[in-house]
Amino acid sequence: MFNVDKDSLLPIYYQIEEGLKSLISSGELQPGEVIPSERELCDRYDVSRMTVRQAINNLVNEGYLVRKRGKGTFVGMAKIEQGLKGLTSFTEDMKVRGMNPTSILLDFREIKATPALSTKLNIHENEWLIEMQRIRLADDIPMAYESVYLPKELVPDLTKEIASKSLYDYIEKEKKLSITHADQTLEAAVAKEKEAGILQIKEGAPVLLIERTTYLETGKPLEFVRSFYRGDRYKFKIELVRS
Ligand code: 16G
Repeated sequence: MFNVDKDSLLPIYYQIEEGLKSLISSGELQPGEVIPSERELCDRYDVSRMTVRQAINNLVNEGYLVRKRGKGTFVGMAKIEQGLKGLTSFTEDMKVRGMNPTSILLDFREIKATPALSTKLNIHENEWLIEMQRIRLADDIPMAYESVYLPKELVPDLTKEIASKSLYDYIEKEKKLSITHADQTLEAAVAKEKEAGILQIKEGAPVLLIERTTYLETGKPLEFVRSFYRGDRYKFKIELVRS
């Protein structure tokens, strides 16, 4: 276990929080393992129930711990660490981690480009687009919810069946188009009712909103994608070089 120093200037709840985090990062507490009960922690550190609860609540909110009603509090799954440099697909990202990527296609239809989408995709307003909404799952756990918009002209034969599999595979292997670069933004957001239901998280839980415009070798935008990634399952990593 860890130590709590009552003479320290650091609040006790914070010390318990950091202590539990260190047990998780050292592997002493494994993902899916139950943590000691509130009562045990109170007794062991001779602190109030409120103090312990505050530490645990913070860790639950940050995704380190998960509460299961009537069963106790468990260590959450380790977050997926996603590099931000390579232009990869969801399928590739999950496969390199030994996870099984699948998709649930929630919507697939043709729409006319709105002014906002025509700007993102550098096409005329009212040009036909294919819109698809997909839940992306890894080992059957929902990770992200994507809304993808593609100029129909580039993928006139795209079907629901293809949309349920890897889009990048289809573009590169079937259509023989070369995907070269993308612009991407990443920002903090909270799950609204719709996203929370789809991602199986609580309304108000933190999510990462990612928008990507991906380009072909020709310079034409292939897709504009708006996606919500679960904040409790993802962290993004980038190397910084000081020039
Ligand atoms: C990723 C991309 C998305 C792309 C998809 C293709 C982000 C934020 N988004 O989810 O733009 O459409 O991969 O994946 O990374 P697929 O080839 O597995 O269908």
